[in-house]
Amino acid sequence: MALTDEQLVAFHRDGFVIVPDAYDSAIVAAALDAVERAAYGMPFTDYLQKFDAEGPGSVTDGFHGESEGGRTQFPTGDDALDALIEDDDYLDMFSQCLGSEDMNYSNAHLFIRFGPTDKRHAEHLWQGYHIDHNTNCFLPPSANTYQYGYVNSAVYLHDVLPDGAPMHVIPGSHRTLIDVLPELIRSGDWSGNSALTDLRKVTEFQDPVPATASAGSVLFYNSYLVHAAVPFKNKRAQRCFWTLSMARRDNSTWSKLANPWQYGEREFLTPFLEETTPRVRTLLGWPPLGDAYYTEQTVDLLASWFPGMDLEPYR
Ligand SMILES: O=C(O)CCC(=O)C(=O)O
Ligand SMILES: [Fe+2]
Repeated sequence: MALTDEQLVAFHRDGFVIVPDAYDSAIVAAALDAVERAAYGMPFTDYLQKFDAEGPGSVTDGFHGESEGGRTQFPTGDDALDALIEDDDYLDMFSQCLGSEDMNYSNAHLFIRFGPTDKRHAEHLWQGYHIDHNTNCFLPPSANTYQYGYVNSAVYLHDVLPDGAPMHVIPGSHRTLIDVLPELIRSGDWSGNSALTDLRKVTEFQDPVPATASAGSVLFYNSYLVHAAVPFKNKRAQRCFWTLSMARRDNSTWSKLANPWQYGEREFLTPFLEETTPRVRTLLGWPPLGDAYYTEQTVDLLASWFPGMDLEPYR
């Protein structure tokens, strides 16, 4: 499965595209179970009951890092989640969006919002619009959205309906932003290098649209795309995404998040590296298959560094 020409045109024009049925339903259902285990330490429906019975103080107010039942940063250690990055069709679509086969991992994590207690949104609908670019990059936006922007994506692990806090995105804002930024900065309406104080001030932008989609869909969006979180209208809903950000390798010195290399993170990355595919190892920075690094000597050494790794492809 690849993006059609129309989908790719839409991605460049709008700064985002939603691809339905990118993952099959059994894979997505298993991933959702795994997210719920990591986030709540139990199924969502049980966590709702706990909330009903014991009140807001009985549930967590954030799902970052270590959550109630597991780890929400990639790699989580749960194959039902970590294997989503190994899907070749998904990676092919990702590289179409980046305009390069040569991609570099920036960050991946579980994005979980629990409707009953969720506060991850601004007070008013004209507030909270921002770009995610600075999460993985220190550079301000460039007119060259391909080369210097990067791509974020979210795998929808259940249907996200209009009342289920769909992310709101502004079509085309990844291209328009650079023209309106100087004035926004001058007037004090751009804060922290990434957020608009008041959407109503930017008459050049189109109206925001909700990124609703069914389970198994994938959203790809440019890192310069202006978007915001909105509140749940249905407070009995949750919203669970598996997310991944990647940059073109020829821009990866300035677009990256190096957390998997930090000590403390390595204990999670090492077993994942051991089991994943050569393609994914290369996303994580390893020399590609066929690289001159892989000699009999180094492959033998890899065998002792990573005893469980299938090294045949490198020989
Ligand atoms: O939750 C959402 O819909 C968007 C959240 C968001 O934009 C962010 O955390 O950067
Ligand atoms: Fe964001």
